[in-house]
Amino acid sequence: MLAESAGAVVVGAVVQERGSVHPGTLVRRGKVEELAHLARERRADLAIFDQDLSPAQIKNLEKEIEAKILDRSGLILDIFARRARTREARTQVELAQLRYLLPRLTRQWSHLSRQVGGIGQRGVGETQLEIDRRIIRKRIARLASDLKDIEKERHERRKKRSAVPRVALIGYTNAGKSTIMNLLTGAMARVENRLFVTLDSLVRRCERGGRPPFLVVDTVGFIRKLPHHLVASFRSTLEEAAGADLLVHVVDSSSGALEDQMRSTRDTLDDLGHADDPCLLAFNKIDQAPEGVLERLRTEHPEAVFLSAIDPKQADLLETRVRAGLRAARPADVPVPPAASMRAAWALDSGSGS
Ligand SMILES: Nc1nc2c(ncn2[C@@H]2O[C@H](COP(=O)(O)OP(=O)(O)OP(=O)(O)O)[C@@H](O)[C@H]2O)c(=O)[nH]1
Ligand SMILES: [Mg+2]
Repeated sequence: MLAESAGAVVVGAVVQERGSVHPGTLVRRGKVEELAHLARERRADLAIFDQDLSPAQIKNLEKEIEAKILDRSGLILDIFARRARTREARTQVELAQLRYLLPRLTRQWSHLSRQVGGIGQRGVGETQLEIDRRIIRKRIARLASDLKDIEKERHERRKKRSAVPRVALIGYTNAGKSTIMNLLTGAMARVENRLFVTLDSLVRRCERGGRPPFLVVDTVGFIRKLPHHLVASFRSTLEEAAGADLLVHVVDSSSGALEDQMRSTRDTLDDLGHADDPCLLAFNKIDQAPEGVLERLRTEHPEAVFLSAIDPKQADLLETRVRAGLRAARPADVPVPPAASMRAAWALDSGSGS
C-alpha cells in the first residue's frame, strides 16, 4: 500500500525470513539472485525494501538487481514530498529529505546524480544533488530556521483559540481520521484510500445542534517504522495534535494488523512525550470488521467508542463520547465546590516548602 500510495504498480513481492542478515546486501546471496531474476522477468524499474538500507547496501544491490533500489524511509519521504502542499509541509519534507540524504552523499553522489526523476527523487532535483555537503548543511540550517518562524506564527494563532477546548484525531495512516473530522465538523478534508493523504493539520470547529463548540484537529497519520527524520521535521505538526485537551486515537478495526498499528501509534506518542495524555479510543470502520474481532475488542476495550465514520447517523454518538472525554480531561473548566478549593489551596501551600 505504501508503494501504491507513491504511484508504483507492484508486480511482485519476495519475503526473507528474519535471522540471516548479510551485511553487504541485507538479504542473503540466494535472495539477491531471486530478486534479480524476478525484477528482470517482470521488468521492474524499482525494488523497494521494507526496511532501511545503508548507502553501501543500496549500491551493492543496485549492481546485482539492475533496478533502482529504494528503502522504506526513502519511499515514505517520497510520498510525503508528493503530498506536501503548504509552505510548512514542504519545508518539513525538504528538511527530512536533506537530512536523509546527507549521510548518503559520500559514496552515492555520482551514482545518484545519474538518476533522473522517479520515486524517491522528488523535491531534491538534479542540481541540488550536484552541490556539496556544505551547501546542503547550509540549506538544512536555513530550513530549520524557516520552520521555527512558521511554528511561531502557528503558536500565535493557537493562543487566540486556546479558550475553546481542542480535540485531536490521531492514529495510523488510513484509519479514517479525516472522515471523522468531516463527520464532526462538516469540513471537506480530503479522504482517500491511500496512505498519508493528510499531511497538514487542519483545525475546524464542531458546533452541532447549538451546543458549545470545540475544535477538532486532523493531522498526519503515523506508521510503523516512521523515519525518524520525518518525526523530527514534523514535530511541530504532530505537536499541534498531541498538545490537545483530548486525543481521539482512531483505529481501523477492519485492519488485520490493528494491534501493530495501535502499538505504533502509542510508540510515536511516547516519543513525542504524550503517552499519558487523556485519550479516547475510537474503533472505526466497524461496518467492515469481522464480527469476532469486534466482539473481542469490545471486551478488551469497554471504554472505547465503536463507529463507522462513513455513516452520518453516527455523528451524535461520537460527539457525545468526545464531550464526555473532554469533561473528564478538563476538570479545570468544571466549577470547583468551595470545600474542594480549600483543600486545593492547602495542598499548594503545604507543598511549597518541600
Ligand atoms: N468502510 C469504511 N470505510 C471508511 C470508514 N471511515 C473511513 N473509511 C475509508 O477509509 C479510507 C481512509 O480514510 P481517511 O479518512 O482518508 O483516513 P485518514 O486516517 O485521514 O488517512 P491519512 O490522512 O491518509 O493518514 C477512505 O477510503 C475512507 O472512505 C468507515 O467507517 N467504514
Ligand atoms: Mg487524512
